[in-house]
Amino acid sequence: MSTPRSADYDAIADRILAQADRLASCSEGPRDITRTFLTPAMADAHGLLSQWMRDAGMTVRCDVIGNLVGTLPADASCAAGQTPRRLLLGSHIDTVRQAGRYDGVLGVLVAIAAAAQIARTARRVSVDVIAFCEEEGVRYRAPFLGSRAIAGSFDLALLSRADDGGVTMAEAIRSFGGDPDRIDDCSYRGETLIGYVEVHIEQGPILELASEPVGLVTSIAGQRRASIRFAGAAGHAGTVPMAVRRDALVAAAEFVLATEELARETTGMVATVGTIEVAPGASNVIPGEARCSLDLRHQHDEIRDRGFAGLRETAERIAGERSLGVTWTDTDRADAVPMDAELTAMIDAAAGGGLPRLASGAGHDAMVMASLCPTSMLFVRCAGGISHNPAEAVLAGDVARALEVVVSMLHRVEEEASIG
Ligand code: HGY
Ligand code: MN
Ligand code: MN
Repeated sequence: MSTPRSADYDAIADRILAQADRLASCSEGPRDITRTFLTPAMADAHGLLSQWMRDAGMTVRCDVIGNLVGTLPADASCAAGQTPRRLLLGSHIDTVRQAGRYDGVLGVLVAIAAAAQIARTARRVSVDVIAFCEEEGVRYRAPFLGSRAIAGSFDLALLSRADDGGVTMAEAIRSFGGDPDRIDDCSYRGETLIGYVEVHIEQGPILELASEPVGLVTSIAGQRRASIRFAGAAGHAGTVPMAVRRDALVAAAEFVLATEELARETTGMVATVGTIEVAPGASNVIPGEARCSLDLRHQHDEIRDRGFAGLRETAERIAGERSLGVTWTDTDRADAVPMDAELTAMIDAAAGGGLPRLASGAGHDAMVMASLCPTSMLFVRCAGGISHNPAEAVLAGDVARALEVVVSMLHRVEEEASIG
């Protein structure tokens, strides 16, 4: 490790881990961590984070879609006569179901702690820490809602989409205190932005295998998602002969296996059917309907798109062979995104140089933010590469190193602003 670390960072890292523990209790259920878009659990998390942002010297606001934003404004005397430029830091605070405690949250907490380190110094640059309200796509089957609103690329058609309880996105935003008619107000387009930097657990094993605490991301793999509904005929489990059944779940099962086979045969591809719902849903009723999700990823968009189109044909073939109906709905698409080389090199230099580089197979708000401004990511090693799992774990020493890198970067940004 190139730079000697101040003992303070170790103490702050311990505090960050304790804060992540407290945020873990902001959950939709008492037994696990599930915190989806605009739920009371998210409001609880806002309560804690707002306080921590204020303690760090920031002013705090919630934008009209539900992103929590802490701002450390540029020092007035330094900024006289010029529009202060802004640096964005952050990550997301929504989770998957039965999540770990660091995916997303760690990046927000490190950003707040880093901002606190420069809060009492004169600043030419404003720093915003954004806790994005929705990245995983759980509640409305559409990811990146918070960052898309900030980047000015939010799809307004989503506002009428309903969650499993029939609550539309527009209603959810209103009940949280936001305003679905003013989503454009969230956008940072037109601001003088230096860039966006996101700290995130790696969610994979590369850093651990290389015995490296942190690393810089080169690019983020693209992903496509779909919802597939097989429609057959419900019937009596005891009387309908096997030869004449139109069992929707068996068709879905065949589709799941075909998906696995395609991804196993295609180097670099990963494909997941993560949800399946069966109706009517009783042990003595032949499934009349099965709806499943598909998540397909590859570092190369072309290969991913070819696989996606092929699976659609496969779903149609399976349905045809079994005399079923099939409806395929594309639910999301995000192309592969390279990180900004210059910003990444600046972070590396600020860190003392030589940080390892790695690609991200997971999606991040950084994919969306890259369309708004130069964007870079710092990954933190996580135990066994485990994520989207309650067993997610990080070392306090690695968090301290990430904090140190971000604080060094903030100082470097200031130095460059005072020269430029
Ligand atoms: O699904 C993803 O890649 C991310 O964890 N949201
Ligand atoms: Mn995640
Ligand atoms: Mn994440």
